[in-house]
Amino acid sequence: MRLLHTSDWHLGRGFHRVSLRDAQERFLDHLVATVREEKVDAVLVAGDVYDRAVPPLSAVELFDDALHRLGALGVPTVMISGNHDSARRLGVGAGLLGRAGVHLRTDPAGCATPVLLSDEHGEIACYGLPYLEPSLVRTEFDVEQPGHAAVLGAAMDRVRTDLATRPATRSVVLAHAFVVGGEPCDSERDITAGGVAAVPAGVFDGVDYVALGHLHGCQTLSERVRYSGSPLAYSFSEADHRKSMWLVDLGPDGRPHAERIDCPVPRRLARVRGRIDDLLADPTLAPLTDAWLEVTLTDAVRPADAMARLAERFPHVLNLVFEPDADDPAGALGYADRLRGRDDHQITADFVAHVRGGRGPDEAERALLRDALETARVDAAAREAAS
Ligand SMILES: [Mn+2]
Repeated sequence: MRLLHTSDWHLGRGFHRVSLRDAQERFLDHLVATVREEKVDAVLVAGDVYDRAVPPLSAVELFDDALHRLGALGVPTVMISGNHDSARRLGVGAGLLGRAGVHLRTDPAGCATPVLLSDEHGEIACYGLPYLEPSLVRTEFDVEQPGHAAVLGAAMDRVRTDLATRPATRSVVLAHAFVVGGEPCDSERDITAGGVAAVPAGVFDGVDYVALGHLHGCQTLSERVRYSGSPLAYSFSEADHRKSMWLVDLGPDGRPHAERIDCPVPRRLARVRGRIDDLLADPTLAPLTDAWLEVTLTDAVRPADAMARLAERFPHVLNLVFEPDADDPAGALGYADRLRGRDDHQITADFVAHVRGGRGPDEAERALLRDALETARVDAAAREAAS
């Protein structure tokens, strides 16, 4: 059984001021061509199909096109919702689409109902676990403890119970989660719940292959637990990523053998750092005139018209960061620069320190801040789920 594992398409997402619509369309062309050329038996899409709950029309059109093309291939597809998707919206028409061979799994209650695939060695039960927001699905899974590990563990218990009723059946799970050992980057949305974002890989024990989504870098946690990563870079922190999909051959005994298939690169990413006059003059930077560029300027004083001047030499410069080589760099930094790379908890903790003359929050205050952030995040998710 040959599987093609991908995730985190984020249809509708741009890259700074550049639209990625054409790049996303080229990726879908590449996906369809790979299914044909590599004689793929099933496609697995592990969540974050869209970039946001209510995607722009151009993204909906791309998705519609993808559904038609996947359906026309005659190859079954199993697709789950991620934390960026609205499960309810993505799941519209799931029953009908299933008849066309595109199996959308967006309802937590259906996680132990597998899509059954088969080859000459027998059946493969393929379980799609949609992204499980702990506080919204605790009742469904009857768990008391907060956090991702408890709800994902309960969902996997159901999967193992179902699997136990299917002798000699190989198994695949799709999940959208932050698994311990995974390497995050800047373009994933934080899913910290109860102060913990990551779940141990052990929750997936007992299945032959786990197709993960959420982290945007392609990575191998073990032979049988992998992230495909996103097909395109969605932040400059991914400048060194090699974007790909996993082509997984599931053997007769359920042992997976995975091969990496690279995705098309619309334009390479690069990051440079230095004073503006040096960057504009440095001959070794000539190859970067073609790249999407992030420039970190170290001039002591913010240069006037920096973006326009840089764009004359580097037409694809997209992002400017100021990190002056000065005695008091913090004083010269802009608001966005000061927030860069820091999570909500760090930002609120620093705010407390700022307004109290340098005294940061103590343990109890930190817990309060965490609770408030968690409540805000869950409220937003609940409003989305109810709307
Ligand atoms: Mn994602």
